[in-house]
Order: sequence, then C-alpha cells, then structure tokens
Amino acid sequence: MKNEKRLVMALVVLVVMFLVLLGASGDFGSATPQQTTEDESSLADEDLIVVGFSQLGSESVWRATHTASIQNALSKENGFFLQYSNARQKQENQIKAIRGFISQRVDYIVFSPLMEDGWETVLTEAKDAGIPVILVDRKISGSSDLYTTFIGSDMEEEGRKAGLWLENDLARRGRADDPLNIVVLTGPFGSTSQIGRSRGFMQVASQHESWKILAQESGDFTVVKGKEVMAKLLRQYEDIDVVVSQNDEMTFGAMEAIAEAGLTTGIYGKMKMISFDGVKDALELVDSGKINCDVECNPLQGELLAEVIKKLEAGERVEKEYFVDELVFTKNNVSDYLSDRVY
Ligand code: GYE
Repeated sequence: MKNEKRLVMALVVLVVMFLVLLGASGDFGSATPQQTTEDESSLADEDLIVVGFSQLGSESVWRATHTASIQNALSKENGFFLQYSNARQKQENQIKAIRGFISQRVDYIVFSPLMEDGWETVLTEAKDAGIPVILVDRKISGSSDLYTTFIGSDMEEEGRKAGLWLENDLARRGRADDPLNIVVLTGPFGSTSQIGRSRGFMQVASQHESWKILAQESGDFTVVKGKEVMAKLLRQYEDIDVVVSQNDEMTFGAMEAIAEAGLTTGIYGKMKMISFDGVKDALELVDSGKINCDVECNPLQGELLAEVIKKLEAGERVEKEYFVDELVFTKNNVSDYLSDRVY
C-alpha cells in the first residue's frame, strides 16, 4: 500500500513537471522563430496596437535586458499586443519572422538587425504592405527609406569614448608616447555594434603613432568565443598591453583566458581591460579594479519605443534617429551606479 501511494505521488510529480516544462517551452523551445499563430493574434483587442518584434538572439545579458525592456513597455496595459520572435543569431530566421508579421498585417514591425546588410528585399515587402518598420539597437545599410525611425545607441561614439579614455589615462600617467600593443575582440563583423565601436576606437587610435593594433578578431559577443580568441591571441603575442573587448560577455571570457595564462588585468594588473555594455557583473569588476573602463551601452529602450509608436499613431512627426543616454564607468565613478543596476 505504502509503495502504491509512493508510485502515485511520483506520477503526480512527473505530470506536474511535464506541464511546467510545457509552459516554459514557449521561451526556450524550438530552433525556429516563435510565431504567434493567426488564432492567437485574433485574440488581440481591436484597440491594441499590434507590434511584431524580431529580436536577433539571446547571446548576452545586454540582449536579455533589451528584450525584457521592450516586452515590458509594449504591454497590454500600455495598449499594445506584442508578438515576439527570437531569431537565435540567424538572419534567415529574422527574415522569416518579418515575413510572418507582414502576412499577419501587424501595425508595426520592430527589429534589431543581426547584420547591416541583406534587408532590402524583405523591408521593401514591408513597405509595399504599408507597415512601418522601426529599427532598435542596430541599423541597416542602404536606403533609409526602408525604415521609419531608429532607436538605440550611438555605437561610433561608444568606440570613440573607449579610445579617449585610453588616451587620457596614458596622458595622466605621463605615458602618452609609450609604445602600446592593443588587441581588439570585436562583435560579429558586419553588425552595427562591431562597425561603430571599431570605427570610433580606430579614429582615436589613428592619431597615435605609438598605438599598435596587433589583431582584431571576432569573439561573437559570447563568453566562450571571447575566451577562445583571447587564449589564441595570448599564444600568438607575447606582449599585449591593452585588450579592447566590444562587449562584457567577451570580456568575462577573455579574463578567464588571461587568468589561466597566469596574467592579470586592470588598474593593478599587466593589461588594461576596456569593455562595453556595463552590465552589473562587469561594473563589479570595474569596482574591484580588474576592468579599467566600461563604456555603457543602454539596453533600456522599450519606453522610448512605446512613446515613439504612440506618436506615430497620433500622426505626429518623429525623428529619424533616437539615441539613448550612456555613460563611461571607471573606478572613479562606478560605485555611484552599482547599487541601482538591475541587470
Ligand atoms: O553590446 C552586446 C549584444 O548590439 C549593442 O549586442 C548590442 C550588442 C551588445 O549582444 O552585448
């Protein structure tokens, strides 16, 4: 009898676990983009603004925060019906998702383009269908007629800020003319974040004959690839003075590789470490002196997006570009921001 009871309990637990997993699979399930079906979209209240949002993936804490910011701002309570699709780092998935939104006749298409190139055909289809397109976070190459507005960061300015921090730091120490060996871990080549951050940093670097860029390699904005590329660069080059890593995830990976090679980073270490994004874990490393400088990239773009869509709904004119506010974090100021950082 006791055994039977146990068996029944075990079965109940299994069924509950199965149901919980089933519920969660909306978020973590298939490799194809999540599409809301026609049936679901007909649930939308007549008055809600229907927005299709194609996110490029979920490679970083920055990205997860960006997604959540948009999901929270485009809520039903705020007047929106949001269809979310995660392209899992594949441009073809984003194109499929956008085509799905067009065929469902959503009111707006919002998307964060994985790469700058390759959108002309699908965005012309959206234009022909009369659906306004709003770019968030990253941009596209080619004609600006294919989108209504952009909301995000000035990536080139971010790159420049990194270069200027380095310039000032060296000058402050009286080492402005010391020879400097620099490696750059970039985001995926062809993405706005890589193009902008590289361009901005190189603008400053090109003013300094003593700065030598040893390598620029993509670490795909991930911890694993950041570590792999950094380990390779450490084998290749004996004397690296500065690591510029175009996002915090790659920085975490690179720092593991550097520690495993028996080397140190930061204000007390051998190599200067410059990062981008400014997520909480990285800011803690700025605070402890292991990252010298973290250039903020602000993922909290949802509220501005909701505001801009409401303006468009009201027939008001909107700007072609909206840039979010961003800071530069160093040991000098980071403690003022750490406790409020939620991501
Ligand atoms: O820096 C990185 C993310 O495009 C600004 O993409 C974004 C970048 C961000 O995955 O962490």
